[in-house]
Amino acid sequence: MEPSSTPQQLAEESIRIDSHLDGTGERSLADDVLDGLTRPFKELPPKHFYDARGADLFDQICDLPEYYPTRAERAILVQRAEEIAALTGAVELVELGSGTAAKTRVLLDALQAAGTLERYIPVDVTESMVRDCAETLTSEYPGLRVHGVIGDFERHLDHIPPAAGPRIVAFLGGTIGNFPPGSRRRVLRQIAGLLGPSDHLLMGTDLVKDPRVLEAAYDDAQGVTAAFNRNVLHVLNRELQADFDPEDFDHVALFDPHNEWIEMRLRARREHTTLVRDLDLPVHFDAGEGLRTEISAKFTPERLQSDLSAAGLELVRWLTDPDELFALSLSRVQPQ
Ligand code: AVJ
Repeated sequence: MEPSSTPQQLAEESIRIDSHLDGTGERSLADDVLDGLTRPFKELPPKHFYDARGADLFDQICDLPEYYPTRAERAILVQRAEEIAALTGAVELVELGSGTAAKTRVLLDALQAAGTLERYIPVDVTESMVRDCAETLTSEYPGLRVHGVIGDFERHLDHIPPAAGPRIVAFLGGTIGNFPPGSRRRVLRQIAGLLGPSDHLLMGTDLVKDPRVLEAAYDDAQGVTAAFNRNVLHVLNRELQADFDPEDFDHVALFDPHNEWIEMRLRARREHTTLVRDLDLPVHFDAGEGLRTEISAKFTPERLQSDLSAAGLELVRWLTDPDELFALSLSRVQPQ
C-alpha cells in the first residue's frame, strides 16, 4: 500500500467483492420446479424462499418467541467466542450464507480482542447484503479487510480465496439441516475440502427435543412462518409466471421422529390445477395434497459426529446452551 494513501483509498482497498452469479440462478429455479412439481411427492428446495420479502420474513422469524434457534446460537457464541478465538488462533473468518452478518460481530470481536483478526470473507447469494456488510464492518473494525464472495455455497466454494493463515469457516444458523442425509454429507465433504490442517469449521445445528417445542418453532402463533412458507409461491408466480393462489394452501409443520427432522409443507385446500407459464407446465393438486418446501434436520451429538466423520472431519468442541436447545460444533480435518 502506498504510504500516501488517503483514508478513502484505504477504505476502498480494504474491500474486494467477487461475483460468481451469472443468471444461472433463474435456471436453477426453473429446473427445481420442473423436477420437483412433477414428482409423485411434490417438493421444492428451501433455498427459493429467500427473495427480498422471504429474507425479511426470515428476519422476523428470528425474533419470534417460539423460534429459539437464533437466540440460543447467539447465546452460545457470546459465551464461547473467546475460547473459540484462543483455540483456533484464526486470522480470518469465512462465513457461508453470511446474510446480514448479525451474529458475525461476536466472533469478529473475539478475534480482534485476541489480536489475530485480519480478514472476513462473507459468502452469500445476495449481492446487496455482502456489499452492505463489507462497508459496515470495514468501518467498525479498523484494519479489517473484507473479501466478499457472491455465490452459492453449494456451487462456488472453489472461489473462496486461499487462506492467509489459520481460519474459521463458519456455517451458522442450522442451515446444514436443510439438506437430507446424503446431500448433507456431500456439502460437509465440500466444506471439509476448504480446510487446511490449521483451520476449523464452526457449525450451528439445532438439536432433537420435545416435538411440541419444535413444531411451535415452525408454526408460530402470529403466522409469520406460514407467510414465509407461502412466499415461495409468490416467488414462482413472479419468476416463472405461475398462477398459484397462496391462499389455496395451508401451512403445515410436522416433526418426523424417524428422520428427526421438521418438515414444512404447503397443503392444497381444494383440488385444482395451476399453470407455470414459463415452463408451459400445468401442475395438478388433489385436495389435501402436500408440497414439501423444507426439511430442517435436528441433531443428536452422535449423529453429528457420524456425519462429520463421514466427511473426514473430527469434532474438537461441542458447545451448547444451558437448555441444550442448539449446538455449535468446532471441528477440523482428521489427521491422515
Ligand atoms: C435458516 C434453514 C436454519 O430451518 O430453522 C425457519 C429456516 N424455516 N423457519 C430453519 C426456517 C422455517 C431455518 N434455517
